[in-house]
Amino acid sequence: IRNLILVLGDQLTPTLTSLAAGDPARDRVLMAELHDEATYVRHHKKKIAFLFSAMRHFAEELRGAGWTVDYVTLDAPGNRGSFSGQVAEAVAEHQPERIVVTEAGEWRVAQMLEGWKAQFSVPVDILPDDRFLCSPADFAAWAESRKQLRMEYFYRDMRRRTGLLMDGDQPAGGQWNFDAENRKPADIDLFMPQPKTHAPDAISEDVLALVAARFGNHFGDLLPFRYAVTRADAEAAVDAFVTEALPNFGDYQDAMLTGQPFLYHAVIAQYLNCGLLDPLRVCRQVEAAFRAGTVPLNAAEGFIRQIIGWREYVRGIYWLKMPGYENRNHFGHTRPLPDFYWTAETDMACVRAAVMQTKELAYAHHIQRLMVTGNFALLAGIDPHELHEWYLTVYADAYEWVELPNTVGMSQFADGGLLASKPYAASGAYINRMSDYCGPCRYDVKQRTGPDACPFNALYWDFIARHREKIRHNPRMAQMVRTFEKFAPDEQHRIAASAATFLAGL
Ligand code: FAD
Ligand code: DLZ
Ligand code: SF4
Repeated sequence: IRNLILVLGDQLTPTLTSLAAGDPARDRVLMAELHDEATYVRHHKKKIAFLFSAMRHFAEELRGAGWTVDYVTLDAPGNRGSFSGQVAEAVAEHQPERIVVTEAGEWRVAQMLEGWKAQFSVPVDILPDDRFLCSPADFAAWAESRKQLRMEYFYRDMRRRTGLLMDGDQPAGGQWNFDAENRKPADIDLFMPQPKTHAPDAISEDVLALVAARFGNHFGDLLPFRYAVTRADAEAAVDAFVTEALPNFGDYQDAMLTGQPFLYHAVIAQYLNCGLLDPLRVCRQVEAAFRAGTVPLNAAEGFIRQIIGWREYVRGIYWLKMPGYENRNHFGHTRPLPDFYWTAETDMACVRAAVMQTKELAYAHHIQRLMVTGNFALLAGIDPHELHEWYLTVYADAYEWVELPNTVGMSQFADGGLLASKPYAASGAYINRMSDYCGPCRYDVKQRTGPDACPFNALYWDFIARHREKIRHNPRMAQMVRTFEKFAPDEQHRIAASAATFLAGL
């Protein structure tokens, strides 16, 4: 054969550069379910099942398009367990003229691919991944000219570059960002939309049995399994989102509600990140709904910003700062991750809800990740690297390039403010305003200290107190430091004592 084309698990895109450079008549595709990839962190069972099933369906799609695909299942005799092992075997067997692969999404794998250039006797072509708007080199050039990196300015460039929601050279509606309208708490609505679900087919049933047998001791519930695993079904999930939930996406983007894990979110990151969905196409569909008058501008803009703004921006930061970014720890936090991140056994109703649904669904929406589990970890001083491994493990959409900057940068401020302008630290009052968790909670959100007080309160002020020298110069935090310093010494002692007692019991 001519080219051996390796397709990685998050490259399930028919227009992938490695495939576009190939010829089904002369080249061979290799895909593999690998022990090393499923266990470098012990991924949630549902995440592994989702990806293996999506990979198997993609292999079928490629075969339908005329490709010869060597698909190595996890239980295939002789499965070598790693990308390198599997490629070495394929090279020995087929003696290709070249190995061709689209660049990897994460540093660890990218290093592996680079290493093959010396390891194998055939040339290795690593092609750019054009499924993103902004290449790592483009981002580096953008970043170089700035003293401070801020998503908002990057986002405006991406709007101009794509023409999304642009009227000529002006943003639609005369404003780039409508977030000020997007901070409403939600009420239970009997007609709350639910993401489209998909019953497992025979391929998924096989994968579910395999995952149950081989990864039964990993975190999370395997069943029920309702994710889409084909491009067509993932696109149907987007269609349903755009008609049913998107109109309210903006207004309730920051809301949290008991028993409503999805609210008005799209629940498509797992499809985007493995390549089943094309991000630009999804954004164009959302813009079309706005232009057709079925979706308000604050919703369409808010949604498109998440994808061409945040998603691209965090990837740019990842490649700009790796390696090393995974060990950033601005606040010097070292506390181990509490057990309740795995068991949900805590009296804090908000944390319990977020962890329970994470276990059941491999999903929590952004505000649960940022303002509940992330915020708690920040206030409690949890080791950011341990927390990073948790987020990478538990979510179906988690890949290091997107998870790490969100955790280390946005959520933990462990990069000292490279990615975000201020730490996302908040007391119980924020959670109370944006959710209905606090009413039935065993803790009292109105009390600052004492055994019945909401732990987020004393921990919040204790965080401000502990780190005041590091945050006092941040214009968005200075007010909080001054407020703390105006508390009577007694109150300051009660805060420290309450926080210490709670942390000692973790
Ligand atoms: P929606 O709320 O409906 O948003 C639409 C889409 O916008 C998402 O599908 C996603 O592709 C994109 N998006 C939204 N916010 C972000 C963001 N901050 N960064 C990148 N893309 C974004 N997202 C991941 O895709 N993978 C991760 O591993 C991941 N880890 C996170 C860890 C932490 C600590 C935090 C605070 C956020 C993380 N996010 C991650 C971002 C965000 O929470 C998820 O993208 C989102 O919850 C996915 O659900 P959804 O598809 O319903 O998104
Ligand atoms: C996340 C993951 C998992 C669980 N399993 C596989 C696998 O078996 N085979 C594979 O090709 N990729 C898998 N992946 C994705 C990779 O770990 C990695 O995230 C991507 O290749 C991006 O570098
Ligand atoms: Fe969470 Fe505090 Fe509200 Fe309980 S009272 S749900 S711990 S914010």
